[in-house]
Amino acid sequence: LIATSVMAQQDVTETDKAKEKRMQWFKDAKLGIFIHYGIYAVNGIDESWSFFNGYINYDDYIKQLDGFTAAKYDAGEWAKIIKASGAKYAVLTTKHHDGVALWDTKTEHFNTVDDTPAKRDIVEPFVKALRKEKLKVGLYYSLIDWSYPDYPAHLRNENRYQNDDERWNKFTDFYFAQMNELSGRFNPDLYWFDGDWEHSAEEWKSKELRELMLKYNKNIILNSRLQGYGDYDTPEQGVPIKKPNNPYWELCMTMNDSWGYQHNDHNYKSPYQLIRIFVDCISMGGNLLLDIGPHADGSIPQEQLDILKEFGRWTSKHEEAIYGTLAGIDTKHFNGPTALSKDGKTLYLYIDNQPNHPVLVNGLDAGVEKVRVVGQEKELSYTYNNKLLSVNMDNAQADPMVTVVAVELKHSIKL
Ligand code: FHN
Repeated sequence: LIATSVMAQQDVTETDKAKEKRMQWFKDAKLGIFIHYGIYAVNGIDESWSFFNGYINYDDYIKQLDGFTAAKYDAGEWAKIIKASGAKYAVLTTKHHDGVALWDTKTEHFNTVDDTPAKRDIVEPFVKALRKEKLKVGLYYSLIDWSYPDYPAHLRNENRYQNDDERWNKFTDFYFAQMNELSGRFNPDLYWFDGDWEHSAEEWKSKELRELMLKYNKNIILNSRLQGYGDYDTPEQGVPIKKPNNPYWELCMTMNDSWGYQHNDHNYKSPYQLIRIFVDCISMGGNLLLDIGPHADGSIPQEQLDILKEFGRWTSKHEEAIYGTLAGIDTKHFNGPTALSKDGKTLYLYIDNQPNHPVLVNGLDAGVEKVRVVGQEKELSYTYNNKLLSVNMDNAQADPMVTVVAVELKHSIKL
């Protein structure tokens, strides 16, 4: 009997094995960088929501088109910074809910080539630069388009409509045309859809969209915001309290309180807080998609660069305990986050406060070969009796963020 996973409401069946293969790079990647770049950075205000919520009127919001220069936008530089952080993929907002496309769309709608002083396609160099650095390419696309005249939640209220199939079909034709452009021109590895809450799967034509995306790229990965037709879950702004049921998931999170660049938001989480959150994702088998919001000119704010740099230091030191790992053991065995190597023969313990007492793992019946600190030569001494491992930390050099202890086991742990 071949196991099959049938996605909710989806006709396309795919064996679990085939899905595993398609999802493998994503599952192993652990860290991605989210980039919210758009005209909202000109005034440094909320992307799209600032006019939706009435903090600024629509006309003033859209005037930001005139200030979008992308004068310092250097995709090669972005890709290098992303690579150095330890991320394996990045996801760029090709179009947020405001409807402004960052590529040279031939559809009739706002875009950075025809409607801004930048006069540039932002997506094309981004895709090229990522590929040059061997990073996977993710494109964010908002289903919602609060500027498109045939989209029913148009902000100029007089244009709102209900139950008008003709206009709705005009809109879905337009958005399918944009998706054809993105896939045809850039053939990304992953799509990150957003804004599905305003309509049903049927209205969005999610099934047809999925089929279309698969025609361009049979290995395409789609996030779950497609009303049941996606591959992986996308919790937002908080580590799930328990391991999600879907083995494929990714937490997306801002460094401060904003997705896009906001001039008055300096409320950054510390590198320690963010790395600790990253570790929680790893320990539950998920990824972290850490967000940055470049200035309108394309430069990345210093606070964000500093955080990415610290990620780079920590990820390069702890590579073996990050990439390709599996979710760890239950916290009743070890009081903190853990992960397992793919063969189940190394257990990684993430220790975020160097204790002045031994580190304990209880109920461990896999036998112990050796215990060491990741990124440090020396082995650690330990005792192992009656399934209780007790590691002496005296010789462990603490990492300023999170120290990782590797326990090499005699037998593999299979969870
Ligand atoms: O409304 C958006 C928001 O601006 C941002 O893009 C986030 C990123 O996950 N997604 C939406 C809310 O879920």
